[in-house]
Amino acid sequence: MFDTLLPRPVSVTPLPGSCPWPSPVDVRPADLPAEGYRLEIDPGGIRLFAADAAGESHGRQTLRQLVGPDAFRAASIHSGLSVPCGVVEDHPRFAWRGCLLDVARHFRTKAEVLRFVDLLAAHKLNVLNLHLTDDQGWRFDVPRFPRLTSVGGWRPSSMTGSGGAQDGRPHGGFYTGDDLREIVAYAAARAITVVPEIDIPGHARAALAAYPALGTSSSYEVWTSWGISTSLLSPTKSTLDFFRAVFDHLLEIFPSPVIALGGDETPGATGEHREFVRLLAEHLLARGRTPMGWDEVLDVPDLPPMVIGSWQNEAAGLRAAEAGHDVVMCPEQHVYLDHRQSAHPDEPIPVGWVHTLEDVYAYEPALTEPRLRGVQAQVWSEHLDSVRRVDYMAFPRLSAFAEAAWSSGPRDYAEFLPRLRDHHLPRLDALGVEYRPLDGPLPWQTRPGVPGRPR
Ligand code: TNX
Repeated sequence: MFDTLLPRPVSVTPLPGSCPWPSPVDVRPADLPAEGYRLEIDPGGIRLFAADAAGESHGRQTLRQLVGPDAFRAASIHSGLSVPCGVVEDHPRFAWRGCLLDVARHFRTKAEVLRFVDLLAAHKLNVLNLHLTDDQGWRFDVPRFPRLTSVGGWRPSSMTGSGGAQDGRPHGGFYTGDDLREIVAYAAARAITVVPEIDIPGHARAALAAYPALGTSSSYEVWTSWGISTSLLSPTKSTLDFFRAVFDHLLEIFPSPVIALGGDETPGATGEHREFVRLLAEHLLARGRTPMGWDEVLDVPDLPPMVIGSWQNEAAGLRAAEAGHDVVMCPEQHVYLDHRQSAHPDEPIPVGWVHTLEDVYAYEPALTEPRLRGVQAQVWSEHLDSVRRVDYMAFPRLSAFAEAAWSSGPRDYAEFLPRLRDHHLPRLDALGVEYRPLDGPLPWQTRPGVPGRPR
């Protein structure tokens, strides 16, 4: 039973016998590494020693796996369950075990985000990087600037796949402050920090559509295409004041010590745009938060210490560390879960490189601590117009990623694969996750004829 656990714990000592389930769990504080726990199960009871609230949460997740797939259903349907006796000692390899969810390209309902939080927690992932704004949508209600959501939260159409055709289907949505507070609290109760992201000065066409004065043109539309837009915020004093107010409102809702400001893909950016990024980074620092940006911000002169999301390649993360920044490794060559899962022609909307389950499992960041905070997988949603499509792209690759993020020591795919197939996929089934079957998409998961942009 202990060899079914995913992510694999630091050490396990199976003992004879079992303990009936449910049984009370005796939780005690203990001097263990951050987020660590020790689970002691004997026939008479269960003791959970925890370093902190996160350790307790992770210990309970391990216990749930030991009960079996039934423990992942929304209600218990069987009696006579038990857990095997033994001791599990465990703590994470990396402090930052993240997943980005892009709710800007396609809105995810609050219920869908809460469910995603549950799935992260089940994998002992601890950061939800919530990508709230982009060219194609603004999802964060700011009462002072109502057009951000009334205009920026909606668009009339999207590209069909990556081809030239439009689907002509209006969609959108946004979260109120209270929706987001609820998501934050729900995540916190599961040892997950929500790191919000407002993308500036590019990827901001939804904001420009709402308030064209933030840009240089008299009118903009929330973008109905994918790609890299050349529309940037104009780096004026009034745009800066506007975004200082937007970020101040963000800080009221998100207690995260790290706040993301984007900074990626800004074709045509000038020194003034870079200064605009620097001033907003300073604004966050002055309010006691650490700004996070994508690795393009390394071009900004006199950048204060930040967290850099190294997405273009591993080398960017190494450069960031040399420049004195902390780094979250999230390179698109390895951990972009919007990229296709196989080279098979049936793979739906084939985007990016082939990142198989095995590729993701094998991911090793090129940087080490202390500058390396951890690793993050990305679920960009240009092509994920429903939660079912998110399930398909994220799982089971995110399960493999979770083990790379949590477990120290060598990883052997030949050992992992049967553990995933025989023990973890039944947990995902019990949770109702529509993951990609190991041998390829089910017929209704394919998208015949919808063009992608394979690399
Ligand atoms: C690049 S990663 C982007 C995103 C896209 C993604 C698609 C990054 C900082 N920018 O805007 O959604 O590629 O894979």
